[in-house]
Amino acid sequence: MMTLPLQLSPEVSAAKAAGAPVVALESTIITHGMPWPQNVDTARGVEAAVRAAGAVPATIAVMGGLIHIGLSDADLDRLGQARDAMKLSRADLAVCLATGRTGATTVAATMICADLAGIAVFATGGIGGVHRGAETSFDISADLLELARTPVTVVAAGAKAILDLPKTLEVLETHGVPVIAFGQDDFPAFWSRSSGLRAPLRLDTAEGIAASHLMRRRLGLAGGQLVANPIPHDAEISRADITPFIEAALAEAQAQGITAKAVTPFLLQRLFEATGGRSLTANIALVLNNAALAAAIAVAVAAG
Ligand code: PSU
Ligand code: MN
Repeated sequence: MMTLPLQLSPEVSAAKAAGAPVVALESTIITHGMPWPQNVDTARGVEAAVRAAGAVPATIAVMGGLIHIGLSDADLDRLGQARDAMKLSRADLAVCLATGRTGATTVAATMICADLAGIAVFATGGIGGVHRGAETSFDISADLLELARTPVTVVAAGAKAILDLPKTLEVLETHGVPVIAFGQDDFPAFWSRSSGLRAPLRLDTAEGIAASHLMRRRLGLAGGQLVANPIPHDAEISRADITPFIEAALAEAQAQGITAKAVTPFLLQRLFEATGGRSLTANIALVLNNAALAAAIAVAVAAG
């Protein structure tokens, strides 16, 4: 039998052996989603939030021909300052591994790696989705299709508000992905608690989300769940406040001809500059909040 190119950290390996709860964490948010040094500080804070809620964090990245499940402090530092890290989705994972390059995993690639390592729950900031203008650009994130095929529960603050959220929800529905708002009826919009759209499903407890994860497993259903966890009240940027900045950033992206993988990192960086750092402060708060909920779900999945 071929062995998988997986390198579990000692902590993750021990947790797996004991059947203890583990939460997967992505690394594109580190390399392409936030500036240094806030990216590394946030990654450490997210790991601490997972531990505080009773689970073991497993930050995932590709280095030296191996998928690392759980990074050392030195690896995290190096990744946080790397300028040449690939942004890995499903399409890129094997090339990165086979060539020995360094790569950061998006939601899609992190789901694949988590599943290979037997990790059921994953926390991020916001998933990729259908971009505005997708009717001409065809830019639809591979994150949506991964949610349709890989059985990992993903906790995010909805999809990023730079996207076309109604179309994103439609694609998720078409592909049979449960979109579960946590503790409210509305689908959250990353920096804001509400998108003005109702989420298809709502659950109010981590145990309920774990039970539906386990029920999908019993049914043999392919694909994961998207848990849409609203940003905490005190960290929220209202939709009215963030909308003009989003419009301006989108116009700049178009004027500069930014396409494909570069779009999301460009927009996040422009928003960071235009809001004087407020968008990043909110992003950090929502990721920490998602990490805590994901850990509670992982604890309940491990108990079930
Ligand atoms: N959440 C954040 N910041 C990010 C991301 C998520 O708070 O940068 C990343 C994830 O890795 C997600 C990616 O998969 O953004 C979406 O990229 P794209 O739109 O190119 O599919
Ligand atoms: Mn895209």
